[in-house]
Amino acid sequence: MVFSALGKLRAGLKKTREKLAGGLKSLLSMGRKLDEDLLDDLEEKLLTADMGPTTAMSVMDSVKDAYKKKEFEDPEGLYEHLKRDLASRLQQNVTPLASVEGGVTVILVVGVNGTGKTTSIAKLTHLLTSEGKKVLLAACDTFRAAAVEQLDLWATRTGVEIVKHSSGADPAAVAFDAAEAAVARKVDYLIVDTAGRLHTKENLMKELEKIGKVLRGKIDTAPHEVLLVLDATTGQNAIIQAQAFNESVPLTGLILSKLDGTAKAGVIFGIQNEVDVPVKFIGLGEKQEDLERFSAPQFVEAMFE
Ligand SMILES: Nc1nc2c(ncn2[C@@H]2O[C@H](COP(=O)(O)OP(=O)(O)O)[C@@H](O)[C@H]2O)c(=O)[nH]1
Ligand SMILES: [Mg+2]
Repeated sequence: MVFSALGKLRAGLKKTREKLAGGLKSLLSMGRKLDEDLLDDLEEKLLTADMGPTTAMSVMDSVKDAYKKKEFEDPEGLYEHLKRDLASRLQQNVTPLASVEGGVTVILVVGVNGTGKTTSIAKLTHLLTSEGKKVLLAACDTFRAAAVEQLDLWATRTGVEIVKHSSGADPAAVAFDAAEAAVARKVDYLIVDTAGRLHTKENLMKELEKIGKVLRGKIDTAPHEVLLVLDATTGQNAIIQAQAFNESVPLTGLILSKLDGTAKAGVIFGIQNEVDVPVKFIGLGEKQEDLERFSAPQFVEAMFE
C-alpha cells in the first residue's frame, strides 16, 4: 500500500493527536457548560501540553478574550477557536527552501548531536535529487570519528558525491574544498554537515563563522540556508535549543525530526510561537524517503482531524 503524504503524517502524529487534540476534544465535548470553570480546566490541560507554559498562556489569553467578546457560545465553538488559534501560530513567515538561479545554493545544517542532522541531510538529498537537482555533500562534522563515515554511507545510498577529510581534520578546510568542488562540478545544492557541541557555545559559533567565511570565499552569498535540526521527542528542550541557537547563529529555517511515533509533536506550537524561524521540513522516520516539506494546513489537519 502506498502511503499518501498526509497518511504518513497522520500516522506519525497519531499519539499526539490522541493526547493533545483528543484530550481537548473530550474536555470540550462532554456536554459541559461554557463557564469560568471550564476555562480553568482548559488552562490546566494546556499547561501540561508540550507547547510549553509561555505558549499555553498566550493561547489562553486569546481564548479568554474571544470568550469575553462572545465569539463562541458553547464548548464545541471553543474547540474550533482553539484549532484556528493554534493553526495561525504555525503560519508565520513560511518561505520555501532557497534556490540560487544558475548557481550553487549552500545549506548549512546545524544542531545538537543526536537530533538527526546527518539523517536529515540524507533525506534532504533524496528529496532534492528526486526533483532532478544535483547535490554535493560536505562532511564538516570532523569531530566524531563515526560522523564522516555515516555521511559517506548516506552519500553512497543516495547516489551523490561527498567531499571529506579524515576525522579530526579542520572543518573549514573541508568547507573550502567542498565549495571549490561545488562550483567546479556545477551542482545545484551543497549541503554541509556540521558538529553540534552546544555546551561550548563560543567554539561552536567560531567554527560555524569560520565555515561560513570560507564558503563565502568561493560562493559570495553563502550560506543561503542555515537549518537547525530539532528532535521533537525532546519536547520543550527543543524550544530551548531553538532559542539558544537562534541567539548565536542566524538561522533561516528549522527541521523538526522524529515526528514519527512521538506524543510530543505539540512542541511545534511552542517552537513557532517563541522562535521567529519557520519550520521548513519535518522528519517522519529514519529512511531517506522520510522527509517532507512542512505545510501548516496539512499539519493541523493531521493533528486535529
Ligand atoms: N524515528 C526517527 N529517527 C530519526 C529521525 N531522524 C533521525 N533519526 C535517528 O536519530 C539518530 C541520530 O541521528 P543522526 O542523523 O546521526 O544525528 P546527528 O548526530 O544530529 O547527526 C539516528 O539513529 C537516526 O536514525 C526521524 O525523523 N525519525
Ligand atoms: Mg551527524
